[in-house]
Amino acid sequence: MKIVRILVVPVLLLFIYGAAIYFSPLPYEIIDQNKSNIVSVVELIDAYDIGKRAQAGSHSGCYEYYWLKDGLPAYETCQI
Ligand SMILES: [Ca+2]
Repeated sequence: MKIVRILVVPVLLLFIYGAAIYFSPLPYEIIDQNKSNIVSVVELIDAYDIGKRAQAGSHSGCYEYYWLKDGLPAYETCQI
């Protein structure tokens, strides 16, 4: 059953990769920054290199996620 042992690591990595995408606060289409439909390792690392700030004024109750690398807004979400 050597093949099973060989498959354990890639399957485990794939599972961790999928979980990291799933548990990111950003939606898939935002994580996939170049819209290639594939989340690269760099895109996945970027997905966790984000900050969260509350929106003021008419957008109160909303939060904005922004890229820490440049401070630009990435995604906005509002509590219902
Ligand atoms: Ca991509």
